[in-house]
Amino acid sequence: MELSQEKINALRLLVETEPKNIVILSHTNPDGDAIGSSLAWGEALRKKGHKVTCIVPNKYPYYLDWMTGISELVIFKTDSEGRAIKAVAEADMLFCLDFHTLSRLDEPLSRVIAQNSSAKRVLIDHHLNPSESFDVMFSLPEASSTSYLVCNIITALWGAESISAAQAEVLYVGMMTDTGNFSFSNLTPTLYRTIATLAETGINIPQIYNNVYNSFTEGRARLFGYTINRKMRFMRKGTVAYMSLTEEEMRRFWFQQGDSEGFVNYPLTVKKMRMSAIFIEHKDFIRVSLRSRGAVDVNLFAGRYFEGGGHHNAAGGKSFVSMEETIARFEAAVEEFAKEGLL
Ligand SMILES: [Mn+2]
Repeated sequence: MELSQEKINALRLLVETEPKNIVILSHTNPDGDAIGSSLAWGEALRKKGHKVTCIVPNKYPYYLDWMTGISELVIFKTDSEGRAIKAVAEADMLFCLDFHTLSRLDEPLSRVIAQNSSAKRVLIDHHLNPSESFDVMFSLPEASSTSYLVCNIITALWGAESISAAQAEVLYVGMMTDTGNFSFSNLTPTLYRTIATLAETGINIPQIYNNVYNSFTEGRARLFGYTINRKMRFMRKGTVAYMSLTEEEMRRFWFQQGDSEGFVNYPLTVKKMRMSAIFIEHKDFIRVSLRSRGAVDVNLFAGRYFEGGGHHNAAGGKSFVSMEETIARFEAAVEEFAKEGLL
């Protein structure tokens, strides 16, 4: 991963001037990478004298509660004081982190953002196919996380020594969670060098791991068992798997946001598995999450059949029909995909 010097210079011009009002936005259902990159970048900008507001559309999972600075995040959905609307209206600069299209932010947040047309817009992201124009764009799909990108951008601008232990900790969370604790693709030598510089700040890596991965509720453990045992279906000689959860099933296990995080990865522990999906019922739609191994392109699959996208081996989308129909559509899509030799 190589950051273009030209873009770093353009970014420097924007952030090394007089103090500005800055808003950092990340995606709906914010994960460790969305939160980690936002908090670390926000802190870096505050050190330069800027006034920074980090906004996420809805609440993050409870197992990220412990992250330094997370209580300062404005959660748009429950922001009764209108802090987000005010911050966006006053913003001289908007940073979009860990997502690339403002439509991923649901109404009315996307409308609020559209109203501020004068703010400079900067993208820092690692998803495929950015669809909007930004004044400066760091769009690097080969980066394993946005936190990794932010870490490299801070280093390019102000040196690795400018990264505090608190920043290193939240960046590590993003890098760890987006790579499945460093087990997916894009694990480059430079990634490990970057981790080494974070480790030098004295962060406690086993403790970070415990805080994130060993902090679930009993309900989550039982929901996981139920999902794998009762809801996992195999197709195509055990090379494709899918699972589904209705709202009623989730209520039965005292579901909290984030509890189904990672379930979709589990079928890939079966040796022949090439693709895995989970369908999670929400109020107005079904969220589709997809994972794959090797050449199977779930970014393409999500775009074609579920109005979504993401990365080559990890993507997501939405379905606006019933669970039954969603499953039927998925099965048909898998057969079509296979017929084209894509599976
Ligand atoms: Mn990410």
